[in-house]
Amino acid sequence: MEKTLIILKPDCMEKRLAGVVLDRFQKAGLDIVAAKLTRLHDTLLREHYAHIATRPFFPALAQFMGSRPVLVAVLQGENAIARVRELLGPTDSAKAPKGTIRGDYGTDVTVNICHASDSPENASAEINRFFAPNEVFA
Ligand code: IDP
Ligand code: MG
Repeated sequence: MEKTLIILKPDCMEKRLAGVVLDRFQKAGLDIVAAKLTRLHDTLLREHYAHIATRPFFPALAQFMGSRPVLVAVLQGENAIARVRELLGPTDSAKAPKGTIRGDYGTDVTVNICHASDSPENASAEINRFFAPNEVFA
């Protein structure tokens, strides 16, 4: 059993698609083992997006990600990290196939509905960034 962290981004929340997106994950057999609504501020975004914090698009990304409260959750299941990213589709919503979450609901390369961890190391770091151990019901 693997765990992964997802963030339902501001566009997902604004479009009231949280239920639809969580339903996709649940129908794929993944369990929600932690969840909360939170607003992402600069310090946390700089940490969460450290791998792209020096890229020219980072200020626009940080402004978007902090624009309204987001739903952060931990999903658990077999191969959860890869499965969730498969269900999401590629980063650029315009290139994501129909039938994937980003392909069906995303807007572009920045505004793309949902974050998901990309490796076991990052999943573990991201889960610890957002949740205390007693908030994860794994
Ligand atoms: P991922 O979300 O598919 O893992 P990352 O490369 O980790 O993609 O980038 C994190 C987030 O930064 C993306 O989901 C997207 O919102 C934004 N982003 C990534 N690349 C670009 C870009 O080239 N232009 C604008 N925004 C980008
Ligand atoms: Mg990523």
